[in-house]
Order: sequence, then structure tokens, then C-alpha cells
Amino acid sequence: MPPQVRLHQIFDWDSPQQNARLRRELAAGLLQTQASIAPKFFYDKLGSRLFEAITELPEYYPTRTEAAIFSEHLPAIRQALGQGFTLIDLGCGSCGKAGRLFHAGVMPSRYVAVDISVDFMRDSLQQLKRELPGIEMMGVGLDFTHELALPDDIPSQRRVFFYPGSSIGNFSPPEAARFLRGLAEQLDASGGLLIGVDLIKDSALLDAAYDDALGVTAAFNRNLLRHVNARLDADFGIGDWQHVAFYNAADARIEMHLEARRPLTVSWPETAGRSVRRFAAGERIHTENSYKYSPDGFAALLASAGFAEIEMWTGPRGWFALFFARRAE
Ligand code: AVJ
Repeated sequence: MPPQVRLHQIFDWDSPQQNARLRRELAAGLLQTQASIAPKFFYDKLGSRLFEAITELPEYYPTRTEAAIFSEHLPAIRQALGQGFTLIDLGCGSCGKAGRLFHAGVMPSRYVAVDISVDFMRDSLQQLKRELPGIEMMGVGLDFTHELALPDDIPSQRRVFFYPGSSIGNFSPPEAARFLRGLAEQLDASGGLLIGVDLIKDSALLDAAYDDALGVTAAFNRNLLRHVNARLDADFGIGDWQHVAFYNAADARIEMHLEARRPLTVSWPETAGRSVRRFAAGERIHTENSYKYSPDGFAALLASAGFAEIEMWTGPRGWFALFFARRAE
């Protein structure tokens, strides 16, 4: 018998309404003068797997640096979180980070796994429940970058939002402040936010982390077009597009783009006829920003978003930071 894990599918890639909304969003992004596709479209099932592979690359330091900070500062983290809390894991993916925390003894009484890719999450969550039957577990399929509407049966007391991996970097700083404020508003005084943030560092390290020798990040970026072809019935030729990633120091962010190798035309069906977008050779589609922060800069962002009692842990090289903060009174 499969273990008891409740699944709420608030967001469903394939519900007709959401599919229509996503198609509109994709079409609008592609028709802008500077074409763009939102990073959430990376995470179809293959994209989620490719991201898991990225986290194992030698050049991609964030995941293992964050894991090292967790193991080194476990007692302090355990103390900050206390006991009897509900861990709400935003973008849980394979639930691996939460699982490692639980096995290391930082254990909530309830675990709420939230991800846009619910199919990818389901099996991992059931496996985790098998390993740790004492924790109440729930899966929520939700596009929390759109709105953080959690199911009513999640108690509002003692919530701890868990947002590791520097996923916050996908938001621009003003968007991040708005998003974090939304989290603060869903916390009570005994809860908090545990968040991982990638730090500003030498640009050669950053460039390599997003343009690895094996080409996994390139595959992850280009897989976006497969997903868009499926979702929008578009006709992107995957081989026509090249992965471009670089650190933009002026804006403190990694930018990822897909660059047309030659003049290209992409089209997709509309209510009447087809929409067409032409690209010149070398023209780019902007697919991701990954903002980097200084420790003080991120603490200030947290404070501006309504957080206080901010604690921070970093590794020996200062490459990555883990913050815990409570809602300001
Ligand atoms: C999942 C947004 C944290 O920005 O490092 C990794 C995504 N993109 N390699 C990041 C990503 C290319 C990742 N985040």
C-alpha cells in the first residue's frame, strides 16, 4: 500500500485554463522586441532531471556549498527552527534537501512540498514518507511565482518557509522583495524563513558554473525550447539555438540566453491562423537571470521585506550564504 501523502494539485500544467494562461504568457514573451521565456518553463520532467544533473557538475558549486553549510551549522539551524514546525519547501524538486535535513535530525512535524512540477515530486515525496513515516507530508502542485495560495488545511502557526538553492536569484531585487514580503505575511511570530542565497564572487567562477564543460547547462537551457514546442505547438528547431551564459557584473546577475545561429522563423497556432516571430542571426531569447548578492545586501533586502532577527551562515570561501529570519513585529 502506498504511504499516506496528500496531493493538492492547484497548478496543473495541463488544465485547460492554466494551459491557456501559459500559452498567452509564452506568446507575449516571444513577441517582445527583446524576446524572453520565463525560467519556470525549464522544469518539465526532463528539465527537472537536467537540473538535478547540473547540481552534480564540478563547476556548479551552489548545491554542494549550501549542503556543506547545512552540515557545518546543523546545531545552530536546529536551534533556530525549534520543534513542532511545519516546513514549507518552495520548489522542492526531488525533496532531496529537505530529506537530508530530516535525516540529520532537523525534523518538522509536518512537511509541505511545493513545486510546479508535481509529477516529478510525487514519487520522491512518497519515498520520503516511507523513510520518515512520523512526519505528516503533503504535496502541493503550485506556481508560487504566480501566487502563493496554499491549501487551507496547512496551519498558519509555526510555519517555516524553506527556499534553498538561491532560487530567489530568479527574481529581480524588487520582485524578490515583493515575494519575500508575501512570505512574511504568511508567518506568525514563531515561524520563519530559511533561505539559501548565492553570493557575488569572481566572475570566472560564475561563468563556468553556468556554462559547464560537459554541456549539461546548455542542454537544460535548450530543453526549454522542447517544452515550449510541446506547450505552444511551436516549431523551434532545437539545433538552431546556442546556449549563452555570462555574469553581468553591473547588474550582479548571471544571464542565460538562447542565441539564433542563423536567421530563423518560429511560429505557433493562434485562434485565427498562426503567430510568427522572426529572429536575425545572433539575436537572443532571454531565458534566465540568476541574481547574486552580498551578505549585507541580502540582509537589507530581508529587512525591507518585513523580516527581523536575521541570522546568516556562510562557508569558508564565502561563496554562498544561508539565512534564517523571522517576521518583524
Ligand atoms: C534553480 C534558479 C537556483 O540560478 O543557479 C542553474 C538555475 N540555471 N543553472 C540557478 C540554474 C542554470 C538555478 N536556480
